Amino acid sequence: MSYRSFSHFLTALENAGELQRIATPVATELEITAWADREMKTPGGGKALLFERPTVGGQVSRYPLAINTMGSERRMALALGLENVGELAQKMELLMKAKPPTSLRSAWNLALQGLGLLHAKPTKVREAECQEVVLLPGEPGFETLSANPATLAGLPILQCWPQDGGRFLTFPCVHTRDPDTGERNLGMYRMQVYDGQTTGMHWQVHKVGARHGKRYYERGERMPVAVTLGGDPAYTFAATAPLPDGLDEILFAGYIRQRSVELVKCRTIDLEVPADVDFVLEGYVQPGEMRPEGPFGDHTGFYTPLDDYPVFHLTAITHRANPVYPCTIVGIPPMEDFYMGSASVRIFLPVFRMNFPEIVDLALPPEGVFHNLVFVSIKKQYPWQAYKIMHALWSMGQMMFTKYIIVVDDDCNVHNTSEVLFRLCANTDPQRDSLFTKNPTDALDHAPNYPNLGTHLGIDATRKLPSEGYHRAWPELVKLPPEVLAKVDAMRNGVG
Ligand SMILES: Cc1cc2nc3c(=O)[nH]c(=O)nc-3n(C[C@H](O)[C@H](O)[C@H](O)COP(=O)(O)O)c2cc1C
Ligand SMILES: [Mn+2]
Repeated sequence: MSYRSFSHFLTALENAGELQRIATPVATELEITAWADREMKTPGGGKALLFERPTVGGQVSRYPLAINTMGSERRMALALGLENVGELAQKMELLMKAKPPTSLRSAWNLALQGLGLLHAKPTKVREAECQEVVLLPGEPGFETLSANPATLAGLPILQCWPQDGGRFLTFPCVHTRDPDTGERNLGMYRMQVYDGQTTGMHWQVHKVGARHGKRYYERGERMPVAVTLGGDPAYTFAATAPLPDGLDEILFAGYIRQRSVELVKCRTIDLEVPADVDFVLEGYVQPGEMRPEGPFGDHTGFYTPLDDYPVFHLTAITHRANPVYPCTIVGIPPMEDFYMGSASVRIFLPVFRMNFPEIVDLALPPEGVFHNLVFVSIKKQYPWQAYKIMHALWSMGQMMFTKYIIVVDDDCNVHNTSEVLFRLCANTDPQRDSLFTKNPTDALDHAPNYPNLGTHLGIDATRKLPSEGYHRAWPELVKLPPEVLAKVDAMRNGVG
């Protein structure tokens, strides 16, 4: 299942009873945040919101705005054209079983080159909906061109939180290319609006966009960057998915939606973008140019302070005849991004398990905001296996950032935080069962003394084996036999 446009997806949400339209004008300055935050904090994630008349500085914008479109399990599944994200996880698992990969990297490659890849390879087109309207600089001195200038000023870009440094694009899909290999990357990095033609480009040091940027700086070449908004939500999801460097998110999106992505050449830069997106911001990043970015009310629930980041210069905007502006807000969890992150974990769990078969399940609880806390359950077979899994996770892509890893036995449901805390408290001797280590740290973590450098803690909350030095008899959990439970359940149902 694929969507022809962002609107097509919104119609599907509406038909599924998952979308609320708001016709009253609502301000992009804080008010949409206040509305969406309440919706996102409704148990289960509330509904997607389509603001038909968002206002910018008191003026109704030409473009409607949609938010919280992936902020529930059901909407996340619908975004991927599925009834349930488990279907895709299952497909990945079958793929892994059909031809076991020999390494993590080959597992990823296999996942992408498998059955679905018949549909995944992108094709090229000359005519594209995303270029129905083209706002070009026309002449040199683009900034001074007034006839039909490309400017961000018309877009309903949110000022999310009171102390934010300005307006931020919060759902931008940033397309770049490795200047050495030509490999494509699609990543989601927020963009702070400085003026109608310039923004920040917040790719953190660990991300692929930043690595591509570094190569352009070293070569002293101007870096073309295309930013897309909307289109099939598979692109937006793929931009956030933690694929390893070198694996093409456009292929991955084609695999998800079982239909190849049609690409069209940009008008002012040498990059290609999906033809069916709603908006394209074409532009470049100039090597060495940095500018303070922030503050920004971030995923962590705190404001990220000012820091220097590259600058994006706009050279053109193209868009559909009737585009919808997509966005999200981040802040104190749970927010929409929790459902996106959970879908990623679910889909890629088979890849983890192929390499570390003792892993049973894995959860990133919302309180941990992705990188602070991971619960993992394992089938323990030999001594200190919990430590092996900690090291495995700390070496696996963006899992490297995880501040706290708690390992439990396979009979503990990692999606139930209360169950995990019970095991943590009951099954550990704090000193014996803790492992402190050093590893790269999420750029957003404000707790360490220095950015990007922090310690990490793994706790082994599994039951201990004699071979691990535990020579007392490990006690049994207090439980009733299933037949007694079944009988009493039947009796209780019969009462009243
Ligand atoms: C709503 C949202 C906003 C994000 N903003 C940023 C950001 O500003 N900078 C950043 O480096 N990562 C950000 N991320 C995380 C990246 O999109 C994510 O790490 C992605 O896997 C990076 O892709 P890459 O490995 O191709 O660089 C954001 C994720 C979401 C869901
Ligand atoms: Mn990538």
